[in-house]
Amino acid sequence: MVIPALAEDYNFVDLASRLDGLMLTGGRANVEPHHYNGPPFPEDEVRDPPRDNTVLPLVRECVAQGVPVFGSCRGIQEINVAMGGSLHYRVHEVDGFNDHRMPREGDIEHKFGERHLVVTLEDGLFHKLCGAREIMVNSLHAQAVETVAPGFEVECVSLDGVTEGIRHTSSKAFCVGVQWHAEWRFEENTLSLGLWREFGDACRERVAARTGMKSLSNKMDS
Ligand SMILES: [Mn+2]
Repeated sequence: MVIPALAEDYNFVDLASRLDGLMLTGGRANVEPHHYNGPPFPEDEVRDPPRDNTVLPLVRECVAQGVPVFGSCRGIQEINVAMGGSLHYRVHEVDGFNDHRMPREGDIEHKFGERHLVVTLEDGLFHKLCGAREIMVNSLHAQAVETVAPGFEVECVSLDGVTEGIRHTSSKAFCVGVQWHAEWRFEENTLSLGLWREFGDACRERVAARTGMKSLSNKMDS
């Protein structure tokens, strides 16, 4: 189901208890800095307080209840902030980092095309899933993880040192964020495809735990 951004109307404990997985998509608006004690945005920054106020408590509640969480682009930023980390406002304005933003010109294939390499943590989950220490990803963003939330491990970084993938290692449930658009052409990227499979397996395990429908917990072949 699609969860509308209606923050104040939700009982997050009840909502999370009905979910078997939570996928956080990208989005134009940036996570507001008061959620991580960052410097205020300029007046003209695009923001979405209802989404912030829906997603941040929902992520915390899903993690607490063992509901698998997978975030792409803005999703990694939401996971990181929800769990106590902070963000760079514009990574291209920070010394030593490249410009990771989407190109303004061209069609969607060009805009969402693979942009830069990431280096995976040796023997980490991402390394295991793609079988490589370096892989290209379609990473398009201005905000980025600054301080990684407690309990998370950095699974991959760009060559200029931006955190591009994080995984919650302090709980059993799957909770992963990636800075790129893992939903775009995922079948052509071994890492994105592997992460979707892991997320799917985790969701089926959650179904089994929540309902006792054990047949759904069997891992799929593809
Ligand atoms: Mn990037």
